[in-house]
Amino acid sequence: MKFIHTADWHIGALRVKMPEDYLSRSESMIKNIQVMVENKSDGILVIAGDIFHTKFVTEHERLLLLEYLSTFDTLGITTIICNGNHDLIYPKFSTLRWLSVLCDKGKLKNVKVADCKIRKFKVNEFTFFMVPPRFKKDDPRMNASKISKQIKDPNTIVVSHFATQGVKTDNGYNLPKGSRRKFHNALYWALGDIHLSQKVGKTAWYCGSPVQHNWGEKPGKGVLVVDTNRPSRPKFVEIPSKHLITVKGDSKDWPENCHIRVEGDMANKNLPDNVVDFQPVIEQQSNDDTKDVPFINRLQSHLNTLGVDRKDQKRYLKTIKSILQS
Ligand SMILES: [Mn+2]
Repeated sequence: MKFIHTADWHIGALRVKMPEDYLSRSESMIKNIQVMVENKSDGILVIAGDIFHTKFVTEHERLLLLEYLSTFDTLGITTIICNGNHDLIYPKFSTLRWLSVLCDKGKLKNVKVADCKIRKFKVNEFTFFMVPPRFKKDDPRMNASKISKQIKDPNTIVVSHFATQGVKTDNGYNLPKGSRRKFHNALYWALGDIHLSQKVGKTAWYCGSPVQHNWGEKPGKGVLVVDTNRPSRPKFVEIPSKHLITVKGDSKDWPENCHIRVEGDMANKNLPDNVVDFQPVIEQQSNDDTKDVPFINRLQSHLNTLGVDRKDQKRYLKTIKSILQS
């Protein structure tokens, strides 16, 4: 059986920076994924969380998802979804609840949603073991070893959404290694949360986000085509999209057919229409000054320079602070 493993759609990302374009960007992402499902799989789509970007989903964003999922349903495509941390509104309640109600009442027969609950869905001879995150990040379920212990059937495909030890992000940040990861017993682990596609166990993969959602993410995003006959070697396929590119303010060369973030002072400049964001340059501290600036502040300014999201910055700093205090 062949299926498409995707996650981290983040419908609604870039709503503020590209109000005119963000929704058509999401739509073209979903259309391109549909092409992959139809051409490269047996009509099975697995989405491992973070469908929406914020808790405040707009009517248009919700409608976009509903329109495509109902089309998939009519076409006989099986869509299997679990929520991610971005979908959570408060404990045991997510922005996908309306969808899970529709599906549980049998309105979309080919769409299966695990919303804030561990669930099992059978497709052919395979069991999709859905483990959505709960509200707390330190949820004991969010642990490969614990999930592994619950798996009895070797034809199990785990679908879950969490960051595992030692994983790499697009910004070049590595999560602490810790003890060895234990992705055992399942045929395949379809993971979401980390936006950079990578292997984390013999048959455990992050597919990454299908398109860039901010300028900290590198171009070259896509989905994984998983064949249950060779689960250790899923095939990465790129999804075409307009790239998000950072250009220095003093540049003479302005790339086209992309969305540009300009770095530096842009006063009195004639900018092309595809410039949608600005990033001020953070002044470099001289070496002597740096000594007096606490490590944690320097780290934050460094993460800023790398273009790391504010939310991610907070997460990383929290981790580092707790390591320094332990
Ligand atoms: Mn995500």
